[in-house]
Amino acid sequence: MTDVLTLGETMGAFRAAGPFRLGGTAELTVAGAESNVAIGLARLGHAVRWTGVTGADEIGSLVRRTLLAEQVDVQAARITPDASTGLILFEPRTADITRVLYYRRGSAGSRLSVEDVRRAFDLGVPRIVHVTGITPALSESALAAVTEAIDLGRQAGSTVSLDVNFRSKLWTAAQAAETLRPLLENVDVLIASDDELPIAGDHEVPEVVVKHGADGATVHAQSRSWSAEAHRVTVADTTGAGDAFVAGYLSARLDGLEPGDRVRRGNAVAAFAVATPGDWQGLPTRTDLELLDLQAGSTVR
Ligand code: KDG
Repeated sequence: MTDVLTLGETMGAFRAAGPFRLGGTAELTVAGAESNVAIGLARLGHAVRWTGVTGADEIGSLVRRTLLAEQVDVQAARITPDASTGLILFEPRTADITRVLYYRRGSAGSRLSVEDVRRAFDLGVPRIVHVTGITPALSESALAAVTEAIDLGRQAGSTVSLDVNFRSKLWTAAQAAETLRPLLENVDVLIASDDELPIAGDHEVPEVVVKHGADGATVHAQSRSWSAEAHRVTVADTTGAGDAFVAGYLSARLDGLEPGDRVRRGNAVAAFAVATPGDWQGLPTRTDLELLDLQAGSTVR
């Protein structure tokens, strides 16, 4: 039984201690919006499958090893000898502003194809198919893969979720709008930050989740709205917070919780992402979630 199937590009990620132009130390890990969501869901106890393509190289091995260690199923993921695993470089410029550099054009991850999605579906129909607006920006075949995932999900009765996740280094807002809007016809849950909403334009998606950053989030569904405040935590690193929110939101949805409770779990998971360095390293288990109820400065003994 698969709770969630997600697909996309996961890269080797270097996180520098200071400006890259000065050299110095950088930590190597992995990052990718969809695999961040997959790790978040797996830590909360859900059965998650990720499909994507990595190169036949050491960084590709790191990606697969990391996802396996996090209990994310990579059976449908492919290794290609034809391209290298992509890289993302995170350069912290201030405590809460990070600059991102990509080395991913023509990467293995951008070779994601319709067949990769079909192979994943053949392993089991997921309750939720989760995609992001990053993958369609990578290549024609990656766009076709996302379209196939949405279509197969719709045909099989899965809930289809799409996070706009606009990346201005990959395409323009106009290109994103032109590509993503036709996909929304078969989407059940649309997730966007306030500034990404114009990309989605007019649509009839029945459940729309809007992330307001430090101000929490709102879900609009069944002609009603539910909002919840974000938790106040000391910011260590905001990258991955949106993906963490999605993991919490979808986890609560899988558990059958009401819309307001979905937003609350999304905010709780996002709080852990913000309060710890890295995209996904600090994501909580179910037991960890209770820690947010403690007073700041507490030590649990
Ligand atoms: O949300 C964080 C992700 O965006 C990051 O891990 C990298 O997937 C990524 C991307 O393509 O920007």
